[in-house]
Amino acid sequence: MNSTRRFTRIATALAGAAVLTASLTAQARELSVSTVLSDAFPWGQAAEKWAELVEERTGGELTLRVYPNSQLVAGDQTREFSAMRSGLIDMAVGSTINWSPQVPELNLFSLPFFFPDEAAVDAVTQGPAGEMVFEAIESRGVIPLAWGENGFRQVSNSRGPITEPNDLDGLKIRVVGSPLFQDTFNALGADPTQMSWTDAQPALTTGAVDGQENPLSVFDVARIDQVGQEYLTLWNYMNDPLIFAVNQRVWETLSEEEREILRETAIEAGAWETAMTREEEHERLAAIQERGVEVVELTEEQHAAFVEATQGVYDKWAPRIGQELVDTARESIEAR
Ligand code: X2X
Repeated sequence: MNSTRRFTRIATALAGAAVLTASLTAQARELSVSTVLSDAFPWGQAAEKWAELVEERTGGELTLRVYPNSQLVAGDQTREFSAMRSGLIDMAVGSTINWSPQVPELNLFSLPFFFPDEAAVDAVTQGPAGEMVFEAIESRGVIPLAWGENGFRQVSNSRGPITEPNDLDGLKIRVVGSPLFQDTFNALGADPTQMSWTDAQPALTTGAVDGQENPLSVFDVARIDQVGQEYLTLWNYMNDPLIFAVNQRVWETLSEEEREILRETAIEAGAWETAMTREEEHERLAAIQERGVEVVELTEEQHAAFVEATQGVYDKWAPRIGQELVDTARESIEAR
């Protein structure tokens, strides 16, 4: 064999190997999905459901590998969106709260007492305001696909029942990522302190903070009552939707068919998880009460006092969120 022929053979073999490797990679592509909560919670189950459906419909060509507990951002959930935008994370099922430092429009969902009920949440996420929010996310390099739900957030503490703003006076409350929460709890006379979920649990255990706010599912699954949170007030002051999303460059490498599968499965997983979260609220509340937590349900009058005390937050935050978005959302809520 002369050297040219040998070279051609080797080259052909190498090219064949490269094609094979490429097709194997294409066949078994794995994408990372970040979540804050694990599959012990509906949130983590939403991501697992998504992964399951994608595996099924792509015949295993696309694998979503879920990384819970904010581990891809070393516990700092407010960095999840940036990490997804930069490509460090391929995808996420994330909270509007945690992404709001990078996407100010998402503060819409944190406006105190803006969403009176579940129908109001649906009217916004499934309507024109939801589209505006998705455009805002997309303009920042991330492709949003579907909505899920962490749930209406309720406040708990270790000191005593909260029935009026005065009861929050001086209470040290752990809050999440966005500065809007500082403003809401300051307006109520509390002493808010911002920290990640990872840091919140030890802070509650040691009594470094007196209280926290989270949906019933989180309170129940994480057994927040067992770290001294004996008083829980149902005030539905905000709802925290979840968003299924993909890094834009990753999205561009996918085929039309893969994109369609990712989108339709995200919508299905989100609808499934939202329905489950809502259905389970009653049993969760009963379980929490059975464990000895004193639950306060506000009268209309008591509720109104909290609404009034937090009105100033709107004046400051509506322009940052975008007045048009706030107005569009309000119209959808009124028309629900
Ligand atoms: O940190 C929280 O409170 C949690 C788990 O609810 C969110 O990630 C928004």
